[in-house]
Amino acid sequence: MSSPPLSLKRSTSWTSPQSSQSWSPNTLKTRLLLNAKAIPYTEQYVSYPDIAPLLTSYGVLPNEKGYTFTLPAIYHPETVKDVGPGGQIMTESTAIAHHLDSLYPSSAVQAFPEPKNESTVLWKEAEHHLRAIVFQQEEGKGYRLLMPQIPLILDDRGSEYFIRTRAETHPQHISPLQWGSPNPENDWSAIRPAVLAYLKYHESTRDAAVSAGRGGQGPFLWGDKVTMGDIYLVSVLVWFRSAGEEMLDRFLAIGEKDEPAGRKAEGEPVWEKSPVRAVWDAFGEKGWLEGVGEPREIPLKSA
Ligand SMILES: N[C@@H](CCC(=O)N[C@@H](CS)C(=O)NCC(=O)O)C(=O)O
Repeated sequence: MSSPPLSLKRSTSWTSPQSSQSWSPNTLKTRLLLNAKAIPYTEQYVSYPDIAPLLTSYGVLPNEKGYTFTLPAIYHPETVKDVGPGGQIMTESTAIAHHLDSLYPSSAVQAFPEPKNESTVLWKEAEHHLRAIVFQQEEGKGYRLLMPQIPLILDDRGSEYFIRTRAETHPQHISPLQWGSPNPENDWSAIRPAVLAYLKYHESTRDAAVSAGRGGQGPFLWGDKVTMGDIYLVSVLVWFRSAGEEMLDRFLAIGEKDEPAGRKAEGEPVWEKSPVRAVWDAFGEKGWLEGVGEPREIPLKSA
């Protein structure tokens, strides 16, 4: 391969430390997968208002749903010429994950391992559970804790864009800076049932996969085999960390035996160690959390 894949990521604040510059659960899916596969890559931070001009200059077509032009994107003309709309750039994190799996078939980590129909079902289930924690569209309440923090860690132009475009999507056009409840404890209580549901889902899926021989003993959804759902889980956890270390700590402690008193409700399941914390720790131990690409600048393509 003549050049490694380039993952284009949006810019974030110069005040953030390098390792947490990338906060978005979307772009992180690509970066974490590249790290887990140990694929060398370069990367570029792209501020929100620059995403559409950059992608359109390479002929990328608008998305049919969601935001019109989005990251992550990989620039790799050698391999996306027949699959990317402009022939040089591929967008959409799931498509990118499939593409990276097929480019590196012997990599120990496959986002969608065989049998692919089952790993695809697993991904859909995990995505659904995780979105139910954080995304407003899925009745997840985590956005109230997370979204107000994001403009504070973006670069100035990105922050202005983010506040304006997210306020446009709000029924009362309220700035995301004000999406949190006056008492954040209410938002933590609101996400708790969905987090506990995820913990139970993760644990039972993992145990069933290990019993069925899908993977060996391990913390991931398929035991010792990392898949796209684990990548997304950790992307969401990095999002919490970007909003504040204490937010991540509090999230990881949900359901644990030593969780501070007053947060648990009567009759809730209790874990010695959260199944989510076990995944977070495993990513950390493998060195996948902090890996970043070599900086590289892909200019706007001139007509
Ligand atoms: N389903 C898409 C979602 C991508 C997405 O929404 N990306 C956001 C970054 S968090 C984006 O680029 N937004 C551009 C905008 O808001 O204009 C994927 O996973 O690739």
